[in-house]
Formats: sequence, C-alpha cells, structure tokens
Amino acid sequence: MGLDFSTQRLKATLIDSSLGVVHESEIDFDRSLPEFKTRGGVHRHSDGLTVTAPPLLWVAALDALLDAMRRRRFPFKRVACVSGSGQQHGSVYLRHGADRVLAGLDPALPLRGQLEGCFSIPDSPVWMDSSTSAQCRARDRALGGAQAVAALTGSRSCERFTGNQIAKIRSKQPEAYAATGRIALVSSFCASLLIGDYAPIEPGDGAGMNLMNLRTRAWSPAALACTAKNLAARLGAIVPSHTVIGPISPWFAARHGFSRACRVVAFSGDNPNSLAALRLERPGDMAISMGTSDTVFGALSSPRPSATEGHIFGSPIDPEGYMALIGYKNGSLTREWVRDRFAGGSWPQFERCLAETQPGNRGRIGFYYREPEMTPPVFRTGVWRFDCRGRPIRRFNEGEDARAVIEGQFLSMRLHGRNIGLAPRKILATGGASVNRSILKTMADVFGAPVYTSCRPNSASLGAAYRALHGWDCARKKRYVPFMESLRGAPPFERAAEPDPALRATYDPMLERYAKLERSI
Ligand code: ADP
Ligand code: XUL
Repeated sequence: MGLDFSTQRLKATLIDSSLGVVHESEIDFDRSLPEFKTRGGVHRHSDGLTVTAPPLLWVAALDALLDAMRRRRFPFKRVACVSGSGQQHGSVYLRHGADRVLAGLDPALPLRGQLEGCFSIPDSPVWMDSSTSAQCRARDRALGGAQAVAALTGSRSCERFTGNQIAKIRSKQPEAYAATGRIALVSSFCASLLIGDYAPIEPGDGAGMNLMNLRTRAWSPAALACTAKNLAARLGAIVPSHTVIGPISPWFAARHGFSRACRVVAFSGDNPNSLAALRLERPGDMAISMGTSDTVFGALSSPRPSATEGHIFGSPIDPEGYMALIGYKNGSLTREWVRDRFAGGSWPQFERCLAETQPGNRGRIGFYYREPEMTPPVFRTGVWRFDCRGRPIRRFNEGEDARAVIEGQFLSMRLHGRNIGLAPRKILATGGASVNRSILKTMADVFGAPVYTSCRPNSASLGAAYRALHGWDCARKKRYVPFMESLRGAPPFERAAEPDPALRATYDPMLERYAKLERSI
C-alpha cells in the first residue's frame, strides 16, 4: 500500500502481486476536514510569504481515510507492507516525549485526540513558504557561497527547504525550539504514525533540507551547525530508502485489523515517489510532468549540482543513484493563455496550429512568462518574440504562437536539463497536457527521443506502493534487490510519439540560439 500525504489530499493506492492497482481511496483536506479552515490544504499568512499547515490535519486525515476504507470493508489484514509519500520540505516539530505517546496509543480511540498535545509548533511550515530569505543568505555566508551550498547539499539555499525553516523557528521561537524533541519531514512524521515511534529520514526527501551531504547521504556537520544548536539529536538517522523501518504499530492492528506481520518501509517525498512510479531507474530515463506547473525529473549517476539550475536529490530506488528535479511556474496556465489569445481558444484548434506550422517555426522563438519564472529566474512577466535572426518582433503569423510556446518550453527543458546532467534517451510524459498527441510529437522532435505516456494520475501514491514492494522484497530475500527486479511484470508504458531524425538539424542549432536569447532576457 502506498499513502500520499500531498498538499491538498491524502491518497491510498493498493497494488497486488501482479503489480496492478486494485484499490484507490482519497480524502480531500478542505472538504472533509473543514474545521482546520485550510484552503488548498494550507494557511496563507497576511505577510504574503508565510504558508503553513497544521500537522494535526494530516493525523485527522489518516483517521478519516482508514475509517472510510473500513466502511468499504477494505481487507486491511492482507496488506503486506506500507510505504508513503509526503509533500517535500515541510517540517513537523514534536515535543520531547512524543515518541512515548506514539508507542502507547489506545486502539479504542482515534489518533487525532491522542496526538493533539504532541506538537511544539502547531503550524508546520510547508513547501509554499518563502519567508526565509534572511536564513538562506546566512547559510550562503556560513558555507562559502551559493555554489558551495549546492555542491554540498544538492541545491542552493532555498526558502522552502527545511533547514532554513528550522533556522527561522530557532531564532523567532526559541522556547518552542527548546521544547522540541524531534523535527520530522512531513514524510517521516507520517511514517512515525504507522510505526508508533520516531521514523528515520531517507535520502530522497532528506536532500530537500539543505542539511544533508548529498554524496555521503549523512547530515553535514557544517550545515547543521549554521542552522541551530543541538540539531543532530533532533533529526534522527538517515537510512536507505528501501529500509523496513518497523512493523506496523499495534494500534493499526487492533483498531483496523492490519496484520501484525505488516511492515513499513521508509517514506519519501512526492517527487522521488513519482520517479519510482515511472520507474526512472537508469540515467537517460527522464519524465516531463505537464500539470498546473511543469516539472522535469530523471535519474543521474554523476550529479552536477548547480546554484542556478534545479535540485539534486538522492534516488529513492537506487542507494547509490541520484535524481534531478527542475521546476517551472509557467506550465499549463501559460499554454492555456496562448491557446485562448492566439490559437483559436480550444485544444483541437491549438493542435491544428501545430499541424499547420513547420517544426522549428521558421526560426522564430518566443518566451511566454505569464508568471515570474524559476527556471531561469525571470521576475518580470511578459512575452518576448524573436525572428530567425534574433531580432525582437511584435507579432507572429497565425498559429506560430502555439508552436513557439510549446517549442520554447521544451527547448528550455532540454537546455536546463543538459546543464544539470539530464540527457534523455527516453521520455515519460505525465500530467494533464500529456493527453495531447501533437504536444507529445513536438516533445519527441525537440529532444530527439521517443516519448511514452502513463495514464495513472496518482503517481506519488503508486510510487510509494512500488517502494513498499521493493523494501519488502529486499527484507524477505535478505539482500539488496535491484528495484526493477522487484517491479518485473509491471504494466508497460505506451509509446506515444517518435522523433523525426531529420529534425535534429533543426533543433540542435535552435537550442543554442534559444540559450543565447534566454540569457538576453
Ligand atoms: P495539476 O498539476 O493541478 O494536478 P493536471 O496534471 O491535472 O494539473 O493538469 C491540468 C492541466 O492539463 C490543465 O490546466 C490543462 O491546461 C491541461 N490539459 C488538459 N487537457 C489538455 C489538452 N488536450 N491539451 C493540452 N493541455 C491539456
Ligand atoms: C519540490 C516541491 C514541491 C513539493 C510539493 O521541490 O517543493 O513539488 O514537493 O508537491
């Protein structure tokens, strides 16, 4: 079973021995637990920067999900192993002694009331928070600059990353910090509920803290020292992602009928779990997720962390591997804007524009930043259009904006992916826009690689279920089993688009022109 504690909901996905999905359930936080007064699962504070969520909400959601599954006569007894996923970077502050509460839960009562008093900070900072710029600059100064932080931890100092959130709490709420016995990630906190004890962190999600040495997968003493005093004792251990971290706690057996033999595998972040769901094990395997925002991620063997490009995390499916992640704010909403203004207002019309314009757009290149962009950092929104000589122009011909936004987004992904070490041999497309065959064909041509699709929407909870199986398999066979050996027989992905080899001659030089124009903006 995989559980995904995402920003807006909790999902469960169950797979059986043939690796097919046999059950899915979910609880929407805003709708099912309105007393927490969240919107989109979070509280946005009046400073416009601080974003938090109450950890008790996630506890109450687990109660509600398990109760709903029990009402549907879900066979908890047959669950062999559970793992999970959490929104990345968020942190949970547990009072000294919370481990005793976790170990002694009364099965006659739900989790919620029993855990209510366990939090030294009742509102957890989450990944949408951007209130820690001062702490990021202090980290840069202490560790020798932005590139040094990236080289050590896999990412530059980022506002949402846990270490910077901890530094802020230590300085703004020293009493609460002193009362804290354990600081967990959302993922490891939720795993703690299942094992009835503090759970360790694994290198997929641990790399999202600016605190872990990416190469050794251990806490960096220098990164801890510039964050808060006595931090190591509060963070606990980092263990490999496939580790069985305990049997399920007696509360789950007594209250919901889980087998006492059910095991729990370390929980990871949502992006690492999506990598597992898409089985991106080998360097050269890359995914492009086109949702509200776009993300590009993939496996890497030799990471090149950069202060300007994306993030590198430990791979959740290879104890020696790495994964790269690049995020874009201008994703589907920007494509929709171009569709509505310049491409007929519907996806079929948009596809017609792609069909009626030439690959390479006669050398024309466009940049469409409806939102301030993270990759590359562009704070001024706007549209920039260039002709084949790189001269700015005001308008394109009919249909050319549709092609320019799609080609531009994929050229950017190819460029920034290359900068961080991602060179795809095969691409998996997911997210809402991956139903669009014309977009997938352009993707294949721009990258010169075949594109596959996966129709399963809940990739983080599915990935967690796959990782549960993997950890269970390693424990059962008493050796490290390669992830794909445990996943043998998983349903194949559909091959959706082939690259036209003749278009290399168009897109290779276009990439270099794109890079130059991007720098000029
Ligand atoms: P989220 O990141 O919020 O989970 P989804 O992955 O569900 O988002 O993607 C939603 C987006 O998918 C919509 O904003 C829409 O622009 C896009 N989409 C849906 N159908 C198509 C289509 N046929 N072509 C291109 N984009 C599409
Ligand atoms: C990744 C990130 C988000 C969260 C929430 O760095 O901040 O993707 O994991 O989904």
